[in-house]
Amino acid sequence: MFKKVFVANRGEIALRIIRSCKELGLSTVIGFSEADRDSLPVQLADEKICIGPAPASESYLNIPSIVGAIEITKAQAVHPGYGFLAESIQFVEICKASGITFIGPTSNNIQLMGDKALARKTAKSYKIPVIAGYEENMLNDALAHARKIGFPVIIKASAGGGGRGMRKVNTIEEFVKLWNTCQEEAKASFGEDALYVEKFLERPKHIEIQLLGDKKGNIVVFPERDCSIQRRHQKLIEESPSPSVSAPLRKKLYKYASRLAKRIGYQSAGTVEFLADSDNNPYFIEMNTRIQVEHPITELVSGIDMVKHQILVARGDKLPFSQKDITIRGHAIECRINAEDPSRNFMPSPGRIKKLILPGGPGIRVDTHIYEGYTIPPYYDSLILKLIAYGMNRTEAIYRMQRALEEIQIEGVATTVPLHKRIFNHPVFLSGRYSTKWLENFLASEQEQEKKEA
Ligand code: MV4
Repeated sequence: MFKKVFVANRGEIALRIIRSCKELGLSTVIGFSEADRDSLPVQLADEKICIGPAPASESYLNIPSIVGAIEITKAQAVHPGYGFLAESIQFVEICKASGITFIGPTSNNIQLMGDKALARKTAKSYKIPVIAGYEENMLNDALAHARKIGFPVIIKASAGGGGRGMRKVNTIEEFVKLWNTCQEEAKASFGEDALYVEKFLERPKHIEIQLLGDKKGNIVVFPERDCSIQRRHQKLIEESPSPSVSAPLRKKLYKYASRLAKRIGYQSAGTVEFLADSDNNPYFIEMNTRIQVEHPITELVSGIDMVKHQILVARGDKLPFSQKDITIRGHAIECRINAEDPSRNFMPSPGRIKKLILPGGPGIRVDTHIYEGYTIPPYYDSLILKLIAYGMNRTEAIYRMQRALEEIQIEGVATTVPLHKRIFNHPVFLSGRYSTKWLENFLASEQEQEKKEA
């Protein structure tokens, strides 16, 4: 049984992990880069150890340095958070060989789901619906299948993520050229160039199901999140439950997500992603084998601490609740506040926080590592704060979020707060009838408006 947990991450998620460890009576060590010496998780962990210079490749991604730091500090387990080493098969295997408990899934779980073409094939073999497509990495056959399925299609990188190595193909003529583009992009981004093809869905909704699995084969699935409000594959707003998911659709999503997790013997926190077409038919697209940024909204609607139970199942505990204990209580929405300037094409805006007033009151949760006087380093992700509103229904959650967005004051750096305010005043967002296309269209129409006025 482990008593000391190494936190192999930074920012708000490092703090989030420390908080659950404290509640469980576990002591914490944080491995930090030279750029994060003054950060809040470094101040709040029981112990701290420097794992290298600012660039992530030399610190948060540096496996020998992190494993060395775990051994020096005698931590018995490691929580990877999200990003960095959270889905590194190599890191999981080195931890195992070194007798360190990895608080996450098995390397086999990651292998199976990390390859998106293989994940699709696997889901299909369990009779989980997938979009019409073709998984083999063979240009000629892929083109033949694309003709059969009908254009437009989408080419995706098997190792993909974040929209890289992915292209919509409108006509047969451009297929070969875009296949090569994707291949090059995939090779450069992931070191692997395997591709697969799907029919392109117009205006899909992005719906995901978070789940927890223990080492005894139990799987519990949670109310869905709608993550359709994205820009360039970066989520800006997530909500749970989804305004476009009916009870019968939810039942299907639960069934497919738990079937997939059970059949692959999934252990830990994970998320099964679906796209829903305009008729709200769900299709499996991929699985994330980690705790995600947006886990708090699921915590608020289910009343279950995801990080705490992720740690407990890693220790070997049986999940202390079952599917019948999971109900939807109320509605939660998260705004991701980034240190970016929406008026300058979302350029990162690192720097010193000169003033910080945090919102609070009924139904407001703030997950952040920033404080007044803190300097946001330029080396990492620009997420600085997650503003989460909870209410008995969607209307109340929205009112609370609008109030919290008025209360919050962050001075010294540009943030996405003004954009969130505009979204929370837009009739399409308020109606809940938005798809993955909506935000980009909204931003484009705002730009048009500005041009006209100039
Ligand atoms: C698609 C699609 C349309 N058709 N697949 C983007 C991220 C990756 N996880 C899956 N993505 C998409 N896959 C088919 N067959 C459109 C997208 C997509 C998207 C999906 C979810 C949220 C935002 C998106 C923005 C653009 C494209």
